[in-house]
Amino acid sequence: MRQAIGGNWLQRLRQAVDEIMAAPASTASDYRSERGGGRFFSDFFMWRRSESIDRFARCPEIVELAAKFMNADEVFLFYDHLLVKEPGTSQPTPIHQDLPYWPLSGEQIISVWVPLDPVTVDSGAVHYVSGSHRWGTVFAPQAFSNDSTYSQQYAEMDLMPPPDADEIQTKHRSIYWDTQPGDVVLHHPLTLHYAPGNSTASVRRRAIAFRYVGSDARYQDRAGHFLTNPNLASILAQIDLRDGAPLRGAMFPRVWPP
Ligand SMILES: O=C(O)CCC(=O)C(=O)O
Repeated sequence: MRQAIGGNWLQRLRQAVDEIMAAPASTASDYRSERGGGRFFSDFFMWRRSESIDRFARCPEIVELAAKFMNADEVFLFYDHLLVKEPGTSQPTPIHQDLPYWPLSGEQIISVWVPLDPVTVDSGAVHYVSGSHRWGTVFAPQAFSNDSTYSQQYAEMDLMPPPDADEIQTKHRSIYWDTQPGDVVLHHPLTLHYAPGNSTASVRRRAIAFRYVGSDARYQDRAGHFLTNPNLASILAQIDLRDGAPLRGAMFPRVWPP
């Protein structure tokens, strides 16, 4: 969606991101790999610390889009996810679907990816494998970074092995968009997607993905989901939901209707 977000919001979000990066919380990660250089920084659930991110996550510009694309009468914030690739970051975002990382089931689940800088293929535009949400295939997640243990945690799960990026990129069409601040990209939780590093010399690639659910989404307490990562233990400890419960409560605020 082109120019869905106004300039004031973007300025506030950039400032919030710079504050978050200047003093990383325990929920933050640097995704490290052997392909050194640059920095691939991420953080989660920032709305709980940043008033700007909290307000933005509830603003009609973005929440109405989520409601419309999920065909939902009610919208709940699942979480926010910061993904910053600084200039000279060689590390790609591995090909993945989001749902296998999450303790969730349901149909009304969506991500709204909000870039805060101009994004091109050179600075790390996200590529989406066209139609992959309808393949009926759920792939095991792969770690974003070498020091993560995702693969081992998921080894026991009844999923297809992680997707083979070369094979998928050869056989299927991927699409991406150059985006300007104000544009947003929405994707389904089973869409395969990936991104190159940021090979530019000076263009930052700051983006926040806001994840929303509707009332049909359920908490599904399966082994090894992303909230069991040690850096998110403080978040998991605050979630008091039984398996099969709808996402509700202080950790998953209702953001629509206002
Ligand atoms: O920003 C990126 O590089 C990847 C984004 C992503 O994987 C997501 O929003 O689910």
